[in-house]
Amino acid sequence: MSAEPLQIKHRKIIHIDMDAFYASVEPRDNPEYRGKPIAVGGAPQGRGVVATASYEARKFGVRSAMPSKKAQQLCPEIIFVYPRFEIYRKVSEQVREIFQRYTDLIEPLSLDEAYLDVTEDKQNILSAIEIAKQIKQAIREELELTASAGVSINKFVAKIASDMSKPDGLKFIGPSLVESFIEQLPVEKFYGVGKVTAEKMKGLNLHTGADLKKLSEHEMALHFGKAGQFYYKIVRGIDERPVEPNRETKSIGAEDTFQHDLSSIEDMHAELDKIARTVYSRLQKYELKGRTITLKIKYSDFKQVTRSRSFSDALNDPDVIAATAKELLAAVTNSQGRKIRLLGITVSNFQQRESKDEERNVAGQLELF
Ligand code: DCP
Ligand code: MG
Repeated sequence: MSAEPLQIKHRKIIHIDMDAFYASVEPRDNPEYRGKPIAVGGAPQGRGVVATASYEARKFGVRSAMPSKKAQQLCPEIIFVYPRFEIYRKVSEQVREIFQRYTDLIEPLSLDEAYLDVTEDKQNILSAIEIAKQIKQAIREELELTASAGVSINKFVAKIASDMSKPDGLKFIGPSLVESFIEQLPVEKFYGVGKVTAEKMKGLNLHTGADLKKLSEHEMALHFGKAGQFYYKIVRGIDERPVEPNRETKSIGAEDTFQHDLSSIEDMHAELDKIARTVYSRLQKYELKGRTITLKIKYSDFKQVTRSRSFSDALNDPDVIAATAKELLAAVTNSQGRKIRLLGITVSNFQQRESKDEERNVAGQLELF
């Protein structure tokens, strides 16, 4: 008698991300922008930054979070368009309504991207690829916009697949291909691995998922902390994070474990400046502003401390975030002379952004740039 092969029931996860979101809504509503290089964001006079750019502008190297001035240097004919958050929010809701035709297990990550769990779908279509196709078609026909989709058995692979399929693509990574897909993946494509970590990995001769797989769980944790433990599982195709419909972003942060422990205050300040800019860029993407800054310090002996400061108003300036983190660092008296292996900054206590007044505030902030 032969044993039945073990049947593993895989989840069906779709990640959907709108293409050049703000910069696609604008030409849709204003035909004069179509086919042109545009940047949505602050004006190039002063300190304006690009929220996003059309694909025509991206050919010149224009990118999100770039100073608008630089965007203009790269692409002199670029058109700057002032953002209309209210419209983007409405489109985001319309996209959500399309998702809801298929499942209620929807986890939005920002206005333009979400995970969907369609292991069971409302219409009993059963095929996640077919559902992704229908969603893309509905977005095109009903909203005149394009989105890219990644379909796989977990969040990590679905997200990377949608990114790789851009623009207007659909990429499916089936269960039997998940591990080899991750093995061939360059480390910089790993979600959550920023430039600094990627460089550190390369310094350790770790260039792909397959290279990471050679490290033990302990080694991964040693080099990359908590993220290392996460990637240890990821490279084995294991990502059990559920799609969480009611997940609310409570904090946004960034941290870095250094290749060599830091001992000079100048180096620590330089790192905090970098981390603050990363945090600020993430806050912008999620349209969030918070009142509380938390600094995390891990010393070379792995002892860890956190210190927080709250303000009466929400912060919206990377320099203030960095300055606060530096003050918190200075206030940790027992840090004198101790080497630091990790620094992190988190912003929390987000300001509600429901009301129209808030929206005007955001627009007002942009105007100041
Ligand atoms: N955004 C922002 N600031 C950033 C990044 C993004 O304001 N630093 C805004 C503008 C984008 C939207 O969030 O249109 C969605 O972000 P994405 O990263 O998904 O970028 P796009 O949708 O613009 O382009 P892509 O086609 O690469 O997804
Ligand atoms: Mg997008």
